[in-house]
Amino acid sequence: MIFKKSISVSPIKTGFDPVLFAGKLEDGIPIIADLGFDAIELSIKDPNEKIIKDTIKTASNYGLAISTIATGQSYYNDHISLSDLNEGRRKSCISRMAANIDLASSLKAVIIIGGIRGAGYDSQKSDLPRFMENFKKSLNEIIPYAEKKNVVLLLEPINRYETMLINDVTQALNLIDEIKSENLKILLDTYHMNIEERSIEESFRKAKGCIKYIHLADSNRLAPGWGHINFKSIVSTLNEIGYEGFIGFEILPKPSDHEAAVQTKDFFDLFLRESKDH
Ligand code: LER
Ligand code: MN
Repeated sequence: MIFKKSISVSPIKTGFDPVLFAGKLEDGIPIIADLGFDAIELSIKDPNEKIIKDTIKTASNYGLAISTIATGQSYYNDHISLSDLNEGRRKSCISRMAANIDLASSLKAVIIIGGIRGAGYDSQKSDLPRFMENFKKSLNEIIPYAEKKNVVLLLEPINRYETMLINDVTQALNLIDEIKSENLKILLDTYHMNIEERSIEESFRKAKGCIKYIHLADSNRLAPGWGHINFKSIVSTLNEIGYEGFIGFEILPKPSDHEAAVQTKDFFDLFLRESKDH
């Protein structure tokens, strides 16, 4: 099996925690390239900011592709979301997504619909149906543009402590079924799955064919190997379902950005050795 490896980073400091080298990516890119990663996942706020162009150029100088555009900072930093009940903020989030699609199209990257959908509640928790309705409305507004630009959007189930909108694989697959677009697929993140799924392996099997990207992180969101998820079993499930493509590592910068990146690389080498033995 051929996996390419990517790691989540942010050019700017952000309230979104599991990214490496946030605000110091110029220092991080050479380290990531040196460790043998193929690509970076760019966690961004506004794709039109100059720092994004500069980062992409530096990454390319070091031979790193951009595998993925992660969009949650629009919500975590700028407080606009795809489910926003305020029409002005929802529309400005749609415009942000259109710009993300333009960027992803030029980079041949995929786009994550994770935190950008919002938490699904504000002061009261009773408005979930309205947030969900708005989220679906927004998806239906952006998907035709993604289709036109040939960009794949990835719906990521996120654990209940971060959002009330789509927590598990079954909910995500149902929504994907309902929307019916070849450009809407699923991203599975082992950190969220560890909280929400009855069995991580069974859920990978259930989503087989629809999975276009994977986030690996351990149970505590540290680099794989520093928590208690059974990655050996996950590797053999990925082999079994024939997953090919990127493995992205979305981990906390702990104990430091550098140590987390090195642990990820050491883990991945083991991961590849194990998958060759199977
Ligand atoms: C993003 O990939 C993610 O995993 C979420 O925790 C973001 O809200
Ligand atoms: Mn994730």
